[in-house]
Amino acid sequence: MTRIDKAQSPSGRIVILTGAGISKESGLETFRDPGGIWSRVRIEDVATPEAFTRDPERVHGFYNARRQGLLSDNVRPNAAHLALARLESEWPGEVLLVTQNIDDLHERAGSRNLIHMHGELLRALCLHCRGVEVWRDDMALDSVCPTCGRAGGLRVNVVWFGEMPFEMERIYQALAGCDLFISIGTSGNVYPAAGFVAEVRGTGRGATVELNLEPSEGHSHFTESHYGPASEIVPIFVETLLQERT
Ligand code: BV8
Repeated sequence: MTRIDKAQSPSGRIVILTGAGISKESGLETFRDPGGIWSRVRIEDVATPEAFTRDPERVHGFYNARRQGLLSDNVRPNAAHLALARLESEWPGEVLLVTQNIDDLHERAGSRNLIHMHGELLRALCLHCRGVEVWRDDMALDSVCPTCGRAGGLRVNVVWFGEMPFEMERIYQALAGCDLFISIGTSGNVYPAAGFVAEVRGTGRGATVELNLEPSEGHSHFTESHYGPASEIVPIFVETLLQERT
């Protein structure tokens, strides 16, 4: 198990990266597992600015279906989401949670110090006024912006391929100063997120831990790894970390 060098920083700053795997047991699909989202639909058709320009109705339909799935009654945070919220509340140092996920399960579990680097499924961006608002309904070409009242300019507020992820400066600052980097439920295929572990290794200071169902693309960069379903291994890891602290 990871030990944070107490002499160096009694509390330790933790940065956590999560991906679609942490939400799998909550009933949301991953992307690259067998039968995952990208096995049924092409990134180029639904998750790029060019796709939205070419066929906005198809892109709206793709995200409307995922939004309806996320808002269904049987989708709720699982024990892994809850364990990360517990870590944030009980750990004496800073815990920053950076998620690639566009669902709101971390918030619903109680996490607060959270960055959605790939945006949020439940928010809309207006291309007319640049306003960002909560959006829980289906979105269509004639949907009206709640901020400026104009129609025809709304898109889901997520980061498509070829677009710059959000809050990268804040993320890189946190990676440069962290004592522990934990990567959970991500295949390590998508950049720049997939490069975070190498950033931490490059500082020569932070321990790096992978908690995943199976080794990711970047598994060799991690100083420690535990494999299994997130709802099982994440609560155990958090409990051990909190026990070691005392
Ligand atoms: C950008 C939002 C530049 C939309 C997403 C090198 C450097 C920089 C960029 C690139 C580069 N090389 C290539 C690129 C371009 C590209 C990229 O990385 N392409 C890949 C395919 C090669 N990157 C970009 O375009 C990024 N932008 O670089 O901009 C720039 C510079 C200047 C100015 C402007 C721009 C933007 C990338 C963001 C794209 N948007 N999502 C949406 O969700 O629809 S990415 C998408 O992939 C999701 O966010 C998803 O979270 C993310 C990563 O996938 P994972 O979360 O890892 O999910 P996956 O299914 O792959 O894996 C699941 C894992 O969970 C598996 O390992 C599995 O084993 C595990 N698992 C399963 N069940 C469980 C489990 N683990 C635990 N328990 C379980 N029960």
